[in-house]
Amino acid sequence: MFAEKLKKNGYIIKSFKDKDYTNVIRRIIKKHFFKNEEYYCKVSRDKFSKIALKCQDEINRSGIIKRFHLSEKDFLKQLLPKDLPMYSSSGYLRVVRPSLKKNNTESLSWHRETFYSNKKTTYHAINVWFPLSKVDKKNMLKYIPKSHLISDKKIKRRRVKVLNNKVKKLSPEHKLGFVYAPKKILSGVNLKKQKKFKINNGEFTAFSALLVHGNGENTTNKIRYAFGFGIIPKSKVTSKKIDSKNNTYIEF
Ligand SMILES: O=C(O)CCC(=O)C(=O)O
Ligand SMILES: [Fe+2]
Repeated sequence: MFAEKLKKNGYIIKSFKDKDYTNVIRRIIKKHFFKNEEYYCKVSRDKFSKIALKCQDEINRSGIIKRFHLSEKDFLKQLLPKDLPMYSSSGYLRVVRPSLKKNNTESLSWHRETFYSNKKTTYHAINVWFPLSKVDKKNMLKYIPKSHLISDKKIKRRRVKVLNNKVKKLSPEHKLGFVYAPKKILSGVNLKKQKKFKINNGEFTAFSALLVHGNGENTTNKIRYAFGFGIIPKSKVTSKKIDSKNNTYIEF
């Protein structure tokens, strides 16, 4: 049933079986972000990213992806009935500060994963994403319903010039999942059809890497924390290397 749902809708929302799962990560976040909210909103992006990267590293070292695998064994069997899950060796702390001024967002713009990876495996990737702070309609990740069914050739995109805050390759921002050569969708997707994911705390979404998503601008006055990583069906993995950041595919 989960496999069919993913195919049809492009995403699934489910609660974690391991009820302590997100608390483990929240505790690590609290450890790194122990000052008041205002402080982190005011520091430079560079400084903020360095703090967030340290936090992301500790979350990854804590074995959070393996814990997901153990928590969601039954789910994964239903999701990949004839296959086995492999995972990106580390995940991303998806942290977005409030965008107080217009066009000052630190969120990822609309994309599907093939915009930033030309590997064949990417077409089969499933993204796992879940909130770690209060999420509502003002800071939620968005998606375009059924956009996973649009052929990649039909989506015309172009690289855009970034004037301020350009993300450099292998910088802390890049390691946090931001892109150094952002692209903009020109045609092929009706962005007006956008919807917000409705995911409560203690739940996650597993969505097709082809589902157009992003634009999770944060217009609240609090930092939005989420976490995400990729799953690839083992039969689709042709090379263990994922990206320039030394990520590989692993299995448990
Ligand atoms: O959290 C976000 O704003 C972006 C997430 C994303 O692009 C992903 O998980 O693939
Ligand atoms: Fe993404």
